[in-house]
Amino acid sequence: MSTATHRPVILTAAIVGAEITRAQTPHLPITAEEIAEEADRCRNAGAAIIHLHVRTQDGAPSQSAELFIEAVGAIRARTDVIIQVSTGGAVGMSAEQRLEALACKPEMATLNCGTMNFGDDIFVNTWPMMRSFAKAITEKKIVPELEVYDLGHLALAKKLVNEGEVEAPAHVQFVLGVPGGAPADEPTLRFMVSQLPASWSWSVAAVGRHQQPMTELALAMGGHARVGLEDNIYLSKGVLSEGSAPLVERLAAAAHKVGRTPLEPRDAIKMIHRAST
Ligand code: KMH
Ligand code: ZN
Repeated sequence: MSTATHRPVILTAAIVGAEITRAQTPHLPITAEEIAEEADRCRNAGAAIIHLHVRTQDGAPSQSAELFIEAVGAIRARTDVIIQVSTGGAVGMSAEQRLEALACKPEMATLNCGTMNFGDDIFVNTWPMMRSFAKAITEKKIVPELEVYDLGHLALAKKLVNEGEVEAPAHVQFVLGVPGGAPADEPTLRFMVSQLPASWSWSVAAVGRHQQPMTELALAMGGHARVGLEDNIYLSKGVLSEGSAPLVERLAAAAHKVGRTPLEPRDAIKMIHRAST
């Protein structure tokens, strides 16, 4: 087995999200063509996975099957990146709406592991919803990524696997620093990782100014990492990132610095399947 720091790394680019607006940054992709172009730039910068949300023409978050099919078609026409659709959508959407994303036949989909405060809102992911999302994802042979925002969510993620709703070894995304979730700091991440079954793979996303230090910590700890405008729109204090690709490029450079090579999409999906390499 390779040492933690010499393991290859899976970089994910979260290029759209549901909350960021064009008023906050003009670099947010909205149309299928803009999304595909950004996915291609991120792939070339080192991302193996695109975490995908879609928007209506006016920029509103949507889980419409049609919009996902259109965006995925445009991405696949340009690049071979792994597509991971969001089943989280935006706060306030129904479970049925959120699951429409699966119609575009992605390789991966997120599975959010618990209800929480999400800023001023409530992000609803009850246990019955989690089970039905797990069923919908796995019966389509889509690989789930378990989104864990807090310690209690990790317990529910383990319960999904223990009860056979999700196959072991699972793949987790720790999403840190959401107001209402676990803080984005080193002791918190280290403790959460210590509670993971050894065979599972894990990645880190963190919001705002925490994105760079926490994803670089993940690289040093042997985990995988996600960056992109969904979580953070700045390259440095007050300087907007011109899309997600510059954030991916910087993360890929940081990975090389600690002896970790970003995986190609075809190798990343194999690694997630066997998780414990
Ligand atoms: N927009 C957040 C409420 C996911 O993609 O699965 C949920 C989210 C998680 O972005
Ligand atoms: Zn998302």
